[in-house]
This record gives sequence, structure tokens and C-alpha cells, in this order.
Amino acid sequence: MRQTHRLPLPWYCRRSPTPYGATWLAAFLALVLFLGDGSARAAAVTSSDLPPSQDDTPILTLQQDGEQRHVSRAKIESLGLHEVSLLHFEGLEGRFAGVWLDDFLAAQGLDEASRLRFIAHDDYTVFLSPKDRAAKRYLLVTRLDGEPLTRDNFGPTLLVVPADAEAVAEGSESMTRWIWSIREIHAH
Ligand SMILES: Nc1nc2c(c(=O)[nH]1)N[C@H]1C(S)=C(S)[C@@H](COP(=O)(O)O)O[C@H]1N2
Ligand SMILES: [Mo]
Repeated sequence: MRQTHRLPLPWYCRRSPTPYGATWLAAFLALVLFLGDGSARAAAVTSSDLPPSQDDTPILTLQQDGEQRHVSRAKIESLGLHEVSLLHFEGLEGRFAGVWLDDFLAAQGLDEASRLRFIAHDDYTVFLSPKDRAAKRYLLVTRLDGEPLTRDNFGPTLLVVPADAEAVAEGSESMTRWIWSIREIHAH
């Protein structure tokens, strides 16, 4: 009688003693795909447990229709803090906490402005249109690792786009709108 010669099956085709082998393989592949796709990752924003500041010192000036008003840390943070962990290109790393820019603008009656101009203490300036704000959510950051941001560490407030955190870090997205040391916001 002729004998059938069988080649040994590769490891991934062998029947495992339990069905778990295939499950582990699928889980491993899913993990590799997930970790490999860095460009799709965005830093996750969660609501923060930090109590809002009580500091009434003005840190930001708003200008609309030729009128100015000054806004404090307490006023900004009263809208509810949200936080995101990221590495900022200026070398700051940790938990950035602040309020959604859209919430702040709505509270200040500036959300209908056709154009917003941000001006920093170093006179850097950037414009945001309603289209920009609709495309990505901006976080108006007031704290790093729970501590108030000051002029010494790119405060008192700065803008970040959590959805772009990874892309900015790897250089595939522009960070021109990540203005730090914000001094004024003008509504046009
Ligand atoms: N206050 C302030 N924010 C700023 C800037 C600046 O000069 N001042 N430069 C912007 C630009 S154009 C970029 S690319 C990034 C990084 O700026 P840098 O390369 O000058 O550090 O920060 C943005 N935010
Ligand atoms: Mo830039």
C-alpha cells in the first residue's frame, strides 16, 4: 500500500487545541494595525476634575464693535474644563486643560463673528473663520498639569487642536493656528 507523505503544516494552519489561537492572532493583528496607523490617532479630550480658578485678574482682552472688555481666568474656566494629554512643539508636555473655544465665544457673544483675530503678547497674530472652527475643535488652554499657564510658559492662554495633535507632532499638519500667550481676541 502506498504511503501518503504529508508536509508539516505551518504553525498558523495547525489546529490549535482550543479555538483561542485564532482569536489571539486576530487580536494581535488588530493591535498592529491600530498602533501602526499613527496618522489616524488624535489626542482624546476628556472632561477635567480640576475645580475652576477663582482668580479674577484679567488675562484676556476681547474687542468687538470698538468696545473692549477684560476676561479673567475664573470667567474662562467657569465654562467647564476639558483636558488632553499631548506634547506641544514648544517643549511643553502633560495634561493641557481648558475650555472649548466655541463655548467661550458663545458665552461672550462672539460666536457669530465672521472673522476672529487672535493677537499674542509677542504680537504674533492669526485669524480664525467660522469655517476653521467648524472643521476642527479648538481648545483654549489655561492649565498644564493642573497649574495655571503664565507668560513664562506660553500662557496665560494658548490654542491647541486636539484632533491634530499627532499630525502636528509628526509634521504632517500645520501649527500656525496654535497661538500661544494670547493677549487679545478681536471680532470682525
Ligand atoms: N505667540 C505665538 N504663537 C505662535 C507663533 C509665534 O511666533 N508666537 N508662531 C506660530 C507658528 S507660524 C508656528 S509654525 C508655531 C511654531 O512657531 P515657532 O517655530 O516660532 O516656535 O507656533 C505658532 N504660534
Ligand atoms: Mo510657522
